[in-house]
Amino acid sequence: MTNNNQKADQPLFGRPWIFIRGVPAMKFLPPEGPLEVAFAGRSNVGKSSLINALVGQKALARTSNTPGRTQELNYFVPDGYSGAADDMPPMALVDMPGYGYAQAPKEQVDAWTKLVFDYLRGRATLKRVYVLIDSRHGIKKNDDEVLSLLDKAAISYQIVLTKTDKIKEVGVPRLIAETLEKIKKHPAAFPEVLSTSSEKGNGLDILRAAIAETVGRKS
Ligand SMILES: Nc1nc2c(ncn2[C@@H]2O[C@H](COP(=O)(O)OP(=O)(O)OP(=O)(O)O)[C@@H](O)[C@H]2O)c(=O)[nH]1
Ligand SMILES: [Mg+2]
Repeated sequence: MTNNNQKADQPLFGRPWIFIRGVPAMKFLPPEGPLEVAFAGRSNVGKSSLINALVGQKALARTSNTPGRTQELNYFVPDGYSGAADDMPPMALVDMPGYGYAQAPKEQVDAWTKLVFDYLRGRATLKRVYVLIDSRHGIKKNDDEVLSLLDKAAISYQIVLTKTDKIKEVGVPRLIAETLEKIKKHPAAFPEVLSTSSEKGNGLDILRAAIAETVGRKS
């Protein structure tokens, strides 16, 4: 049996992760426990795909070509912890519903948006938010609203460009520079922009290391 010290030494990634809970509304949130790192972004930006790529499990989070796939706050943790007070997972990754999807029924969109905003504003154990931006589209108005909300809530966040395999490689540094310029006015934004492709694996090691560092672990 592994004791708790041995467990604390284990790397976060390269081991199985499991789904533990889907939260359709704030009142169903688990009691505050392990630190949470959340993935936010417009519908279809690639949040669930990025979580799968980070943990190396194709079908941990459900993905889809159709926007509006993820409809709850989905909690994932490394496997092998009982969840008892002395055997808590070191952290949870939280996959979020997307914002900005206009095609779904209005009540549904309103409910998702409210859940996303309420969670980002009011979760004490939320340690870091990765705000995903599609490389082809850049920061849109509703992304900017989310960034401002995170500034107000004083939650540290970092921009992650997604789907870089869909743009020309030479365009990536320029896009990073443009994005940095746009986030200058956001005080809580980490002054470094990451670029990733879940499809090709680009940028994943750096993101894994960043996540591990936020919770004081090895990646
Ligand atoms: N080419 C490419 N496609 C990607 C990449 N990441 C995600 N996709 C595709 O983009 C689509 C949306 O991916 P999801 O991961 O479901 O996006 P999401 O942000 O979780 O979407 P919602 O849950 O609906 O908000 C899927 O068809 C993915 O296969 C990537 O790095 N490269
Ligand atoms: Mg999703």
